[in-house]
Amino acid sequence: MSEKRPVAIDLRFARESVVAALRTSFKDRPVIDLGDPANADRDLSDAEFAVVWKPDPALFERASGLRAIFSGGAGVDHILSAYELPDLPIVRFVDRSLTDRMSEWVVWQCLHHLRNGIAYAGQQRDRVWHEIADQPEARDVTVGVMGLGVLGADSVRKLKVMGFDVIGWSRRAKSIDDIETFDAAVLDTFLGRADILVGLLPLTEETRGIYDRTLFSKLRRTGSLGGPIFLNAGRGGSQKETELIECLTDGTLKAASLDVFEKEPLAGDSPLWSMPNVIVTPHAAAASDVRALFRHVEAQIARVESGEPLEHVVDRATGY
Ligand code: NDP
Ligand code: OXD
Repeated sequence: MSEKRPVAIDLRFARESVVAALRTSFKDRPVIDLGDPANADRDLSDAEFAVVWKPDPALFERASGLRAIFSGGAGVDHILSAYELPDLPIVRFVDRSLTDRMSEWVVWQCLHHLRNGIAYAGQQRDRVWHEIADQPEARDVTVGVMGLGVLGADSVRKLKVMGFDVIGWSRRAKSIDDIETFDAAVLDTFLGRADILVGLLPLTEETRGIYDRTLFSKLRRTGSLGGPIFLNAGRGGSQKETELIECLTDGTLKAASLDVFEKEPLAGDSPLWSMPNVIVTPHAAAASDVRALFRHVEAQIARVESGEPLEHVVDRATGY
């Protein structure tokens, strides 16, 4: 039997995928799977690490001997906002496959809007054979990405490969090859250049509600797509949904692709479901793979055990 102290796991993933991934993970230490009802009242005082999505708030009282908390996702707002947290490192999930998937979603949606995807889907439904004139090229369109972290930095590079003119915005100044970047102080200049705005920000006190009418009305209106387009795959709490819907109705925005919402799942009666200029995906832009998550946690625990610092630790002051 291993001498090592347990990892407690409380995740949102489908049970079968957690159970399957646990068959081949954490071979050298005990695991307490809190999704298993048999562990509901298990003493957690011996747990050394926790891997959580939206855990039971009592978990951190029960697991009083933790050394670090691993987020089951790249975002950590769900952990930071909901609990009285112990003063422990919180580690974000950073993973190549998650990053690739997000960039795929961003490139997919930008191409969809560039190539009149919404209009052509409507024409196909109505059996209309009509080529839309004046198809702009990617180089004619400026995509502005808000958030140049792990996901934003990968997305801007891949958008650039597709030929888009790409600019980026982040809290602190950044240098990324071939990409013009803007820091927080020059948001309006950045917005005035963007034809497609891509939201890849974490949800923090500063970014809550940042995507509102005032912001949308600063986007470029004279670009080759015929009006500004908004994509959000960061967090829904960053968008003021009532104002977003109004802007999509009155033409302040031409269209949107939304993967995240103020409340998830998106309510059945939300107008966003049926707006002809809106594409909805169900927080699926970059689903986490539970096996990859466990590999990342194992690698970070191995670092701790060999005396190296944890990577991707959240800054509790900024909230991401
Ligand atoms: P990172 O922490 O690596 O990057 C965050 C970026 O946002 C940084 O560039 C940071 O600036 C910038 N930022 C944060 N606060 C501000 C601010 N107030 N003003 C300007 N810029 C700011 O995060 P990731 O790239 O890994 O992920 C981003 C978010 O994507 C996650 O927090 C999560 O909410 C969301 N996500 C969504 C998924 C989905 O399926 N829809 C899947 C995974 C993640 P700076 O560089 O200066 O620090
Ligand atoms: C997220 C994730 O943070 O799924 O949204 O990783």
